[in-house]
Amino acid sequence: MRRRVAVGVWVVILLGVLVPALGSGATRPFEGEGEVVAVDLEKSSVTIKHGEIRGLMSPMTMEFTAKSRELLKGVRPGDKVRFTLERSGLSVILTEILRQGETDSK
Ligand SMILES: [Cu+2]
Repeated sequence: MRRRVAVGVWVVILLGVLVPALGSGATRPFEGEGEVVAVDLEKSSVTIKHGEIRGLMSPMTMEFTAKSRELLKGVRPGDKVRFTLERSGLSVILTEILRQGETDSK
């Protein structure tokens, strides 16, 4: 009997956490592709010339702040990348970046 109560409490806690997150779409990630223009490790930022990011924005060149500086290690201008963005308040942060290969070296 006591065990059943405990399970019920967990279900209520889980619903309280999951339902608001699903309802608002606040944590839905966005996927993008583009080419790295610049990396600034000091600011943990990367400037990417990106294509359309469905549900978020049209193609443009812009600066993204990375969730952590570690994400940008090994990322260099000219790299073709796929990346993931997540909403953070009014802006978005870059939570993942994968290199697809570098542009032809000249
Ligand atoms: Cu943009």
